[in-house]
Order: sequence, then C-alpha cells, then structure tokens
Amino acid sequence: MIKNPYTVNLDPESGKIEGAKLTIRRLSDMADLYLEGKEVSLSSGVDPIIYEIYECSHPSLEGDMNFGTTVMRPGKVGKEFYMTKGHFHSKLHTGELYQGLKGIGLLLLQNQDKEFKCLKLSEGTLAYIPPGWAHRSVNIGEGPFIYFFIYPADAGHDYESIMKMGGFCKIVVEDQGKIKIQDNPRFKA
Ligand code: S6P
Ligand code: ZN
Repeated sequence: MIKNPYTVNLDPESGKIEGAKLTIRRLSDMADLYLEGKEVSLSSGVDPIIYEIYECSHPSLEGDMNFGTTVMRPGKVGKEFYMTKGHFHSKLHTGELYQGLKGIGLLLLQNQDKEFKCLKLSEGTLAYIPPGWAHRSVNIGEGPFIYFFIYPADAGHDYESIMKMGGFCKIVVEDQGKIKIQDNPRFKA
C-alpha cells in the first residue's frame, strides 16, 4: 500500500491527538494485575478509567511506524499506583521510544532474563526501550502523566507473558506517604 506523508496535531496539555484511534483501559480490563484489584473493583462498584491511548497506527509492515500518546490518570488501586498493563513486543527484536510530555511517572522494564530497570519520566525526558525489554508505566504524580511513544508498526503486543508471570518483578506502592518500589509477591520467576 502506498501512503502519503501527513501531519497531525498533538495537544501537549491534554495529550489528545486529532483523528487518532482512542483506546480506553479501565480497572476491569486489568483488575487481575493489581494485588487488590478484584476486591477494589467489586467493592467500590465503580470502574475508573486508568489510562487512555491515542494512537496513529499503520499497516503492520516492516519499516512502518506507529506513534501516539498515553494519558494516565492519577490514582491508586489499594496501595499500588495506577499502571499500564505492560507488554513485551511480540517481535522481541523491536524497541520503542517514549517522551514524557506532562506529569511524572516511572517506566518499569524487565527482560527475559528477569533483569529489572526503573526509569523516571517527566516533561522532556526521552526514554529508549531496547529490543527485548517488557515495559510498563506507572503514574506516581498527583495529576495526569502523559507521554508520547513511537515503535515499529509490526512489533505486536504480548500481554500474555506478563499475565502468566503475575506482572513485573516489582510493584510501585505508597507506603506511609512515600513512593516505594517493592518486590511483587505475585511474581512467578
Ligand atoms: C506500545 C506502547 C504504548 C503502550 C501504552 C499502554 O508499544 O508501549 O503505546 O501500548 O502506553 O500500555 P499497554 O501495556 O496497555 O499497551
Ligand atoms: Zn510497547
């Protein structure tokens, strides 16, 4: 397919991209990933939006790129800060680039050898995610955390491996008013 170059407008305040496909992820889409996800979701009777993804996607062809923004709401499920589902790319040899646009967040990274890294993102930070590293974002601020992403269009998303492992090896919680990165008790090494 022949495609033409184009521009789109990104509003850095709201993170919205004109004409982009919007995906909304609520607690019910990922309750299993939080330690207290099921209890909180059942007892509160509400199903909050955790984050929204505005994506300009293209055919999954080698050489093409997808890009967009993720707009994370502030909040916690139990003690855990709002986070994304997290994924490996199905084509493991594909990387990704994030740029912080607003707010403050942590990028959790883990590879197949279970090595773990945590990077802090705020406005203007660029984070390079090398091939082979699963990635999950966490909003540790009091307002929205917004970032831009760009990755190969044929990368694909493997959420299954993260679910099977019980998430990442670390979780990000608030403990006595402090942000702490702790071992995830549900992680299956
Ligand atoms: C895609 C890229 C982001 C995430 C988004 C939400 O490769 O990493 O667009 O999709 O930040 O995360 P998740 O884990 O729900 O796809
Ligand atoms: Zn990705």
